[in-house]
Amino acid sequence: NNLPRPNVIFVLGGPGAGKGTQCSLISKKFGHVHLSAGDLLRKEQNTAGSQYGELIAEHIKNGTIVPVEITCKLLMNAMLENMISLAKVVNGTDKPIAVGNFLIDGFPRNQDNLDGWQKFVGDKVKVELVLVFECPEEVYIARCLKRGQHSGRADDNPESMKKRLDTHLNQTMPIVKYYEKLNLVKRIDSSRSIKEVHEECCKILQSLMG
Ligand code: UP5
Ligand code: MG
Repeated sequence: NNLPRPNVIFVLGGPGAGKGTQCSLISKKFGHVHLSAGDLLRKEQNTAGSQYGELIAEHIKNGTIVPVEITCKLLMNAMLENMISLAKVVNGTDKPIAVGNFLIDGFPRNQDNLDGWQKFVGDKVKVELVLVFECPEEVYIARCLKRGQHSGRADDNPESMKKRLDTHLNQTMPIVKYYEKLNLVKRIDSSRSIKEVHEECCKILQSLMG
């Protein structure tokens, strides 16, 4: 069929780079649907009876990456739910409408994620941009440890932080390089204030959306 494909913006960056903060501001201003892979995994982990609870908990604590079958399924379900609620509003049916602008926060983080995405989703959506938020390492650490005082997140502690940084550098940055070759990447210095970073995001999105 020739329905328009959903548009996807991947949002990457080290732990505490500000992905969630900036996605929520973008979503308010431009209407994108914000899906955080990490939030979806934490929610699945806390779902009673989930067969993946322990596996997810272990990966999050160790800063390693959950197998793509799990993450991709959660992301695809969330995208579909969204298209169905849109369909209900627009034409009163449950038949998904294949339009929408999605911000996918914190995915794809390694080669397994990228391969799985190509296999399960592939050309059904259009990846139009990859936003990459970057800070010096000490900023990542300071933000996450500060948040750790009240977040209750199992990975906002010094040991997990080291592993998250290592995974980011060795597994996620190669994915950024892959998308750079496709000319899809915009890198943003996110060590500045939330407002300054947001303003740069707005410029990028305005030029993308024309
Ligand atoms: N803050 C934000 N912006 C600021 C600014 N400009 N100035 C000062 N402070 C700023 O922000 C982090 C903290 O910094 C907050 O307190 C905020 O107020 C402040 P946030 O917006 O939450 O940053 P974010 O980049 O979203 O940080 P997050 O900790 O969520 O990043 P991670 O990438 O580490 O976490 P995520 O939830 O994406 O993943 C967690 C784990 O899940 C992974 O390590 C992995 O084990 C697993 N995972 C997978 O396996 N697969 C996936 O696809 C996704 C996750
Ligand atoms: Mg986040």
